[in-house]
This record gives sequence, structure tokens and C-alpha cells, in this order.
Amino acid sequence: MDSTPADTSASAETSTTNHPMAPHNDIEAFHQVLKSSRRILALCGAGLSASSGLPTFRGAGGFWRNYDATQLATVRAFKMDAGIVWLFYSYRRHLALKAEPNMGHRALAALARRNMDFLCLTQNVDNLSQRAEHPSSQLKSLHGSLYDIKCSNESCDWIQKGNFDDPFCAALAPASVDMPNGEPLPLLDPYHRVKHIGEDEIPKCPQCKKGIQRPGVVWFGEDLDANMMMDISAWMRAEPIDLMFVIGTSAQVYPAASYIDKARKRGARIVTINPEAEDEAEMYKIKPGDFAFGRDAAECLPILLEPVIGKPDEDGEFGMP
Ligand code: BJW
Repeated sequence: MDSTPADTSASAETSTTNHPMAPHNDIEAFHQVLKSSRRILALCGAGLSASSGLPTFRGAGGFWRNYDATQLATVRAFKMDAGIVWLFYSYRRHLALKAEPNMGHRALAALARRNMDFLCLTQNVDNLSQRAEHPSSQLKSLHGSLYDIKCSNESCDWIQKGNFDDPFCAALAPASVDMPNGEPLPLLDPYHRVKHIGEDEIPKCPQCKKGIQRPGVVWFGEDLDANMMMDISAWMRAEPIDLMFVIGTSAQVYPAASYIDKARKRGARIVTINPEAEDEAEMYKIKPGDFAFGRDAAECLPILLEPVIGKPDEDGEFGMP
């Protein structure tokens, strides 16, 4: 049990009729709220996978070679240089294949197995929640998957699910190199020249034979899957929401971030888990009745969810309900 001293800030002391007073980082108080919560939503971001060794998008680690990762996640970048964008995604496919789901992924998966009314929205494309055996009906991958492949021709609907080829194709082999003794991968050094990869070296779409294959992720300016969005809206409208977890996300990208306010309007108390959550600049986001834990998600989620999922066994498994 955490022994963090009770917070005495103004926001933590505020209370409303619906939300009894509780310090924002009081684990005992959070456990009481969790035990009385049935409909639970989560929004996850790159910080959930940080402890598995996968870089986040913004802040430290948000650069790949000398490119801003968010600038590479665009149709424009792919049209300008499909080869460099594919190298970025091939590297991330390789890294995520080697990574292991952490205790945060496992704890959320265990919560889902125990509570059919828990829905998890993940912005992550790394497949780690799936590998932690999060039930697929309770997991919505808002931004697609590194392991889905689509056609770059907007009028072609070809999609291949679950392609784990590593390297994805011969030209992308430099992104799948494992260096001895933890030496840095030459590809990551911006001063290391990489051979230009032409579009003719990237596999063509087998259906339309016009477009080249591209990662099945959602880039800026692209719509999220319409059926998935409708499912999420239906879930949110069906009944009030008791609690929403906001885990390891900067909540800067829409429509993902908009689910926080939507859940709040449906009655949810918000619990944020993010090392920055208790920074002074972030405290204004904590409304009366909310919780915020400025900690690593992998370390914190098992503690927060313990009243529902129990303690993990020696293999780090929460077992079946
Ligand atoms: C830890 C930790 C530890 C570290 N434990 N935590 C409304 C207003 C304004 C703009 C828009 C709007 N609606 C739509 C837009 C446009 C745009 C948008 O949101 N722009 C913003 C930049 C303002 N959105 C879109 O274009 C979306 N499409 C869309 O809306 O279509 C309709 C439309 C089209 C055109 C115009 C208008 C509407 C699509 C968004 C797709 C985002 N795609 C990416 C790439 C996916 C593929 C890939 O992975 O490469 O998704 S961008 C990138 O950001 C990726 C992420 O999923 C996403 C969110 O990032 P995330 O996960 O929050 O990561 P970070 O790095 O930002 O934060 C990590 C956090 O973890 C930090 O806070 C750390 O502190 C924390 N952390 N260690 C816990 N151990």
C-alpha cells in the first residue's frame, strides 16, 4: 500500500455533493471509488508502453533520427518519402516485437477479464495490450496497428491484418538489425547515411496493383475507423460512466482526447496516471473528485487495481477470474 502523504492543495481539498472530498493521490480513497464503479473507461497512450522500452511521441524520445516522430506520422511525409517513413515504422515494428507487455498492460487486461463493463481505448499501435491478452471485444485500437498493412491508394480498400514479417521486406532490413552488446543501431544516428529506399522497393498492393503498401495506422488528417467510433459512442451513451482512467497520454490528439470530457459529462470521475500528472502545470486539470497519480503506469496500475484484480503471482500473471 502506498504511503504517499495526503495532499493539502486547494484542488485536492475541494469537494462537491456527488464527489466526497479525497486527496487526489490517496490510494485508499481511490480503491473505495474503484470498488463502487461498474462502467469503467480507459484512454491509453504511449506512456503505457514506456516501461516496455517503447519511445513516446512527444517530449524526450519523440525524435527518430533527426525527425520529429509526429511529422513522420503523416500522409504528407509518406508521399514525400515513403522509404524513410517505412524505415521509421519498420524499426518500431521490430522494437515492439522484441518488447514485452508490462504490468500495466497485464493489469488492464485482468480488469477487462473481471469486468465486462470495462472498455479500453488505446492510441497505441504496438500490439502489447493484445499480447497481454486484453479481451478484443473490450479493446478499441483508435490509431490502428503496426501489424496491419493497407494500400496507399485512397480508393482501394485492401487491408492485411496481423502481418508480423520482420523485416517487412528486404529493403527495410536495416531497421530490423539487433546490435551486439547494446550498441546503438546505426540507423538511429542522424549522421549515419541511409540508402534511399525507392517506392519500387516497397511491395505493391496485391488488389489494385497501383498503390504501394503502407502501415495500417491512422495518420494526422485521416479518419478513425467509422464502425469503431460508432461502437464507442454507443457504449458511452448506453449508461452513465462511473470512472475513466487516462493513462500515459499527453491527451493532445483528437478525437482520442475528447473522450475525457465526454466521459466526464456522462458522470465519470477521472483518474490520471502519468509521471507528469502531479506537476504544478498539470494540476488545473484535476477537478473535484478526480484522482491523479504522478507515477509510472506499469508500476502504479497493479496497485490501483488490486481490489479488483488481486496481486500478481510470481510470474507476474493475474490469473483468470
Ligand atoms: C508515461 C510514462 C510512464 C511517459 N507511465 N505515463 C480538434 C481540435 C484540434 C485538432 C483536431 C481536432 N480534431 C482533429 C484534429 C486534427 C488532429 C489532431 O488531433 N491534431 C492535434 C495535434 C491538435 N487529429 C487527427 O488528424 C485525427 N483524425 C481526425 O480527427 O480525422 C478527422 C479530421 C481530419 C482532418 C481535420 C479534422 C478532423 C487523427 C489522429 C491520428 C494520430 N496519429 C498518431 C500516429 C499513429 C501511428 C503511429 O503510432 O505512428 O497517433 S500521432 C501520435 O499521437 C500517435 C499517438 O497515438 C498520438 C497520441 O500520443 P500519446 O500516446 O498521447 O503520446 P505522447 O508522447 O504525446 O504522450 C505520452 C505521455 O506519456 C506523456 O504525457 C508522458 O508524460 C507520459 N509518460 N512515461 C505513464 N512510464
